[in-house]
Amino acid sequence: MITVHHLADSRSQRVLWLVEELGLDYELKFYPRADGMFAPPEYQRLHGLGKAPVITDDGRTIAESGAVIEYILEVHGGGRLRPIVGTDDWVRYLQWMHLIEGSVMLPYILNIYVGMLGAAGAPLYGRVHGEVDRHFGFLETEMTGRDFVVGNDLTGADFQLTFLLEGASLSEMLGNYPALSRYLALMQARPAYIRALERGGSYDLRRLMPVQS
Ligand SMILES: N[C@@H](CCC(=O)N[C@@H](CS)C(=O)NCC(=O)O)C(=O)O
Repeated sequence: MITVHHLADSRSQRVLWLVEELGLDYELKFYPRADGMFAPPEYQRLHGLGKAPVITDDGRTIAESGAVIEYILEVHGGGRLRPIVGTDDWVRYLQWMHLIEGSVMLPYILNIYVGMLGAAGAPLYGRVHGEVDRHFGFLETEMTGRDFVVGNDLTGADFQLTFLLEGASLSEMLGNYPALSRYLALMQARPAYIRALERGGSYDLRRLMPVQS
């Protein structure tokens, strides 16, 4: 059986939501943040990266959101929540499974950290804001008129995008992106998403937002 090692207020919420969507039996282990920020030592001992999400299953330990989602869908998904390999939908799915953490997270996080520097960060604002606009503009264009990242059904890629948008929404970065805001509301209204919130307890990314100087 899968054990979801759930770090409070973290990306492991993606995995909780996924196992709820699939209706899998799973064990949940909850870990509060240490010092309100970092994974506690017992979480860091699970995997060398020391980052959430981590699952264990059948003697294996798997980390990294995209890999965890792919593993669960491959081993426990029974063909659900992903397109058929070789189709155009699958090509889009592959890209979106990777581009959220691989491309969009960097300018998103940099923007938050550069903002913490106040005036000292000013030399970087142009570049960082330009990259944020470029990446979020791409997401907005692609998601306009869509209820799901791929085709007409939920796939693993929706779990990747939703977490990013939750953070961006709390950072008040979605004001100019109506398609992304609409999509986020659709995902957050899903019964399995709500069950995952109930099961996981606290999920408030605001606790991790740095104070702007
Ligand atoms: N790209 C990684 C990022 C992992 C990551 O940064 N996780 C955060 C939680 S959202 C974490 O573990 N933070 C606690 C720490 O750094 O100690 C993934 O998607 O799995």
